[in-house]
Amino acid sequence: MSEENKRNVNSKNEQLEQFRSDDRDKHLTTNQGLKVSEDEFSLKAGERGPTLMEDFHFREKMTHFDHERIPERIVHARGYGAHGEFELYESMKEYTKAKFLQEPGSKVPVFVRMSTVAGSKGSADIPRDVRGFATKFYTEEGNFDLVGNNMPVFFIQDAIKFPDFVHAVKPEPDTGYPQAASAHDTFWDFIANNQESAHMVMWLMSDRAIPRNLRMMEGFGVHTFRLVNEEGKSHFVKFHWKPELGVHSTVWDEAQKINGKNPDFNRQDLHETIENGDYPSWKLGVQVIPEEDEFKFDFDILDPTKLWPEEEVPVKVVGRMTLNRNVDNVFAETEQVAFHPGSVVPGIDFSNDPLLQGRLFSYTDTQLIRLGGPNFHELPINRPVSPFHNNQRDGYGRQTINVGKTSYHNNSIASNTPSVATEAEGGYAHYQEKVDGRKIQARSESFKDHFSQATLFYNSMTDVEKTHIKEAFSFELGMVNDKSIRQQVVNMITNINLELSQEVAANIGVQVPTEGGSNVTKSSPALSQANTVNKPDTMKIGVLLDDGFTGEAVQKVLDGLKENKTYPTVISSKLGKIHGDDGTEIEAVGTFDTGHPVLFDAVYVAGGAETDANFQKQAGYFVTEMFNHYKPIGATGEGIAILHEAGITDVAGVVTGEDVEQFLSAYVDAVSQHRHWNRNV
Ligand code: HDE
Repeated sequence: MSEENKRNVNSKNEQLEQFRSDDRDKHLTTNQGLKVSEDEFSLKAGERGPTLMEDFHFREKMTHFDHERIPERIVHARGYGAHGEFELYESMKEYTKAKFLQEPGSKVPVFVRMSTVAGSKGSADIPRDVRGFATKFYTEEGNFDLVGNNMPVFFIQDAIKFPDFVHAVKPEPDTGYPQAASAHDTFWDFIANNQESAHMVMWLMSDRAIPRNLRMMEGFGVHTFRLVNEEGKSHFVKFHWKPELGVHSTVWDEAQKINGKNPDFNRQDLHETIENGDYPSWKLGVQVIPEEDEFKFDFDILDPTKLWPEEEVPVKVVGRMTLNRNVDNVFAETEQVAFHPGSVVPGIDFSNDPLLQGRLFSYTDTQLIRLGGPNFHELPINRPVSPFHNNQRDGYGRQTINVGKTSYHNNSIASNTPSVATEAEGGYAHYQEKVDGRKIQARSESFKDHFSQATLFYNSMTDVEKTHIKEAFSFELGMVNDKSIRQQVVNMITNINLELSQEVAANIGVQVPTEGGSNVTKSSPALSQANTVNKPDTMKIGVLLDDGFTGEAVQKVLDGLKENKTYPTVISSKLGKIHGDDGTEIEAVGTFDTGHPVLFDAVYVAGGAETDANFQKQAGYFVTEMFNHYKPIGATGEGIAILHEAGITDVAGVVTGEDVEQFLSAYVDAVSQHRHWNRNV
């Protein structure tokens, strides 16, 4: 890595360091720096008398508190962020002149915020929803923001419809509910009456909408962007983040329970894995289409309701992102970070996707109200690592003390500086696309096929994934009161797949369609989660343990699980030491009260010879839940009887045995598979 690059990677951390304040071991002061001598009692006229206005410390403290909140994001209000770095593997010189994409091995700092879309800031982590996946690259040429989602397409084709869409999914205005849910009348009314949403709705009804955690989601830039190289040649591009631990999801019953048992499940998971040094990581992939191939596809590449099937346009992996540092302060960093799809660097440009074009307006506008003025780029988290110089001045919260007389261009006093840079000097030059058209308000004919890719997506699912989609439609529409809306949606999905609409219709009490359907037979295997990466790393394992357990064997299993990078957590009826048959002591850090089965990816039942009826009953419930959610189950010693008592025998993903080595190897294998769908429940 070059010295300059090293400086660049470090400089974001160094920059943030200047703003960090450690208040420990310091005297309490006012914001004017005055030491405070009393912080328990306000100044009063006599011990029982009225509080006096002149207590400036009281007034300052209370005033600041009264103004602590800022408006939450209108969408993506609930999110969680972390710092990290992006390393380039393969030079993208052929396609772009962006400096951070030139030299393999070069690194830039990043900040990532992941979010749900519909819910308020305090809502739960796993509603059925799209996830935001926004990345800020602090490059030497300025910030590049890749503000994406965990699904590759979107609900609408033109930004002018975004307020309508968001109004429809948010809590209904007359009742103020439901919170963070699409299972209600206005959302589905919007869908049925805006059929361009068909493809996205299939993603929303799929397992992608209930991810197991934020580390196991894909990310997509969604829109078609442009890459421009040194010679000025342009290619169309789509960006992908591929999680190195694979794409994994919850099941709906489990997701709903997690939201109650631990509404912070996803954010806590991200925080803890980073603290443990198990840094979440993604490969950056690009799909590239030369400009001259723009019209070679059976969809319009500018249409954000369409993906580019990976089998037709392969994803080329060019780099890797690792999240390796938690924030110091959630408000200062995660809440105040301001992303903007218009933050680009030379070599990255926009396409005419009408959704992207509208976003280019919206993001600055939203920051103005949310962050209270035009100076949000000066907040530590938003500051680029390349310094800014321009003639913008003043405004709320201005921090820069601009020196000198001039704040205008052209000038002679400052020799006409700050001066513009030529392209050779790194100045951004917009791609000179030739545009020639009438001013019209219309949808292009090439944007009008709303169903082919929705069917492509459905065709690409395994039977299990299809079942989940049917169940999701049945649940969501089952929550819709207006029967006409339910019927309209069924009629709409008939265009995607007849059998799907028939099954859903039968479940939700509307007329079952008898004709229609799609003749699209194409599928794209890359869209199925069944084809993802499976690893045991960071899988959370609930270990059910009671007094009298077989000491040596259980200890060996626990050691083996840790060696395989899983996270075993010992759970029992009460906290504290559990005693093995040979004097081994193992600490229970969770109880059946605090450690609900939905919070774990797998269970290992060790039991114990001295176990009582209460433990048996609780453990029985635990393993049954795990079984019903298709999770890996293992048992040794007395634990095997607990499984049998619960009616769980040797079906897929259930591993029992007395030989520790054999058990461990088979169990870790089962754990790394995540879910075992072929169980008859
Ligand atoms: Fe956004 N979106 N969006 N969006 N979006 C916002 O900006 C908007 C869209 C996305 O963690 C807002 O700072 C419009 C697509 C993410 O801080 C706002 C349209 C995609 C985040 C806004 C879209 C996104 C936002 C609200 C239709 C995936 C959270 C708060 C044209 C490619 C960023 C804010 C964070 C946030 C507008 C559609 C991703 C209002 C007008 C498509 C990840 O400006």
